[in-house]
Amino acid sequence: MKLYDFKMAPNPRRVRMFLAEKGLSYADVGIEVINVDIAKGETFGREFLKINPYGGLPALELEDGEIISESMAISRYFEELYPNPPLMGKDPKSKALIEMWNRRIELGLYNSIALSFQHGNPMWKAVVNQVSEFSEVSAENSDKEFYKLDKRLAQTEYVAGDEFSVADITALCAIDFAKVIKRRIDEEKHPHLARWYKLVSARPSASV
Ligand SMILES: N[C@@H](CCC(=O)N[C@@H](CS)C(=O)NCC(=O)O)C(=O)O
Repeated sequence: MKLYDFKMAPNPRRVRMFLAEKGLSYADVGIEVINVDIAKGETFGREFLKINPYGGLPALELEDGEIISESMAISRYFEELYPNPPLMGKDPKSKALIEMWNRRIELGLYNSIALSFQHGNPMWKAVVNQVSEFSEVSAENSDKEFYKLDKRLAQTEYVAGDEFSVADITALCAIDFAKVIKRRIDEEKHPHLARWYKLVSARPSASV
């Protein structure tokens, strides 16, 4: 298998963390890593667009040539192949709740950060019709998402409940990515988020 990856990007990191949480190395899974440099525009190059016409990382090329892109789809594939420890729930209720939280984080927190970055950073000028006001509004929306997540984490240890799950991976990767729009956790404004952040950042998978 080939994993198309870029070390500095948040979505490929989600898959690396997911595998690390399963205790799997690339050798265990039979993965060859292919680096695609987003900063050099390689995701828009003809070669990579043959792999993923949507231009996004990560992408996983299977032995039969099939390509799976979308970090959650790739994570799902590995969850099915290697069910333990479960990161996407164990029963109908926990599966649904993890999915719900993962989608909330992805559609709310992650998207507001990504949109602010894409509309505000010169790196994206060639590929996005940038609207600087939209970048600001999206950054403000990400502030609201930080508050919402702080409220949630006042009630539970991890994002989706008592156990670590893929929703924590998505949230950690989104929050670390927020550096690009100069948004960080503030211990006074977001005490519960700060508590959770220390907990999940200390996991070995957070450093892959
Ligand atoms: N929803 C996709 C997002 C993929 C995505 O936007 N990846 C970013 C890196 S974090 C990327 O490759 N951007 C470059 C591009 O869009 O060409 C996923 O979860 O995998």
